[in-house]
Amino acid sequence: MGSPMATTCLIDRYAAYLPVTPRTPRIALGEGGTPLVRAPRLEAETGVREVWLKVEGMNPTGSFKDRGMVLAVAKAMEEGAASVICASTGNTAASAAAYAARAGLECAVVLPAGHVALGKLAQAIVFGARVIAVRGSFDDALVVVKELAAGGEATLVNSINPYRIEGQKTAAFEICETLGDAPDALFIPVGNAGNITAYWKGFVEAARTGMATRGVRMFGFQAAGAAPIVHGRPVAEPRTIATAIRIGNPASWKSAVEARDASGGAIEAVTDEEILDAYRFLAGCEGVFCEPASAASVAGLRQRARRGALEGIERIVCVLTGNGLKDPDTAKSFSPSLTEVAPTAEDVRAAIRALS
Ligand code: AN7
Repeated sequence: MGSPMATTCLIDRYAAYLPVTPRTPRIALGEGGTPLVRAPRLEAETGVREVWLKVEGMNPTGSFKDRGMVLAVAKAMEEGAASVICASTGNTAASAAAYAARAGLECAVVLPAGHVALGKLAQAIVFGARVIAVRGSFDDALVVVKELAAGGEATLVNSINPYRIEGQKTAAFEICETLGDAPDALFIPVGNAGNITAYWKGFVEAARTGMATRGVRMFGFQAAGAAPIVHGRPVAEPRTIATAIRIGNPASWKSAVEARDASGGAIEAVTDEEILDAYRFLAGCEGVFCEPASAASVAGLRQRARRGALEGIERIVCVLTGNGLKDPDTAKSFSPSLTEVAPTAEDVRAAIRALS
């Protein structure tokens, strides 16, 4: 029996909707149940009646990956696996490392050298994963881990593992429960395209099981320098400040396009400048600190609002996929050196004035 303050178990909460058995271990670190925060300044700017932020950075390792990882690792345990492996731009690695530690499994993470945000790297290290950096992109790392997993060396926990998608679809359920129905539209960043696939699956199931009475238009956003789905071809050398979505050949490409087309949505590009603008707007005007990749959803919303491309859309949820603390270097780049003064009221007052 849990006390009222005990961590709820996402697997238990949605067991009826997930491929679990009584033997699936109920591991939990507090994943899911993240806040849906209203965004009045974005409503004022875009003219949309309701804009909500699904703050997935509140998950235990600071990203949405925890929803899928808890299930992928539980199923790996159930199936008797001894180790898990993934390629990652950082968040999958942090999440896999945490749940593997909890489950007592070995974990190896393969990262693109030089392109993983500091906080994510710190997590993978401290959670005890074997951290390998490859001289190549995320896409190169994914090819390698697929080969190792196919050889039976470890269970693959990237989002091509179907349990990841199953776990992640629970975010769509939570949104329907909190709002009392599905929203008109979901705005979401797209990298490897697992999450847009998961939300679509969740919203379709929500409509089928009575959690929602309506469909949702799915709007996905890639970084302009890493926008293979937008351009209709893989990008050999993806480039963006939003390292989480620096992906040139998404594994779930086809299902992302299906979600887009079946829902009457779109997958579009936002520039790094638009991403960073949205990132600072969210923090400075809404009090919500997300990582740069997450701000792609809001950058897309603002871009569409400027073009007048939100007709008929009155209630929007933007998914903020990861916590801003993941990437301290990007945050700090806006104020590289601090003003240092003597510890007197006079000097501090003058310094504050100088910054206003
Ligand atoms: C904050 O961790 O691909 O489209 O290896 O970390 O489901 O890939 C992360 C992706 C958006 C894109 N926002 O989601 C990884 C990884 C954040 C992310 C995405 C990621 P998908």
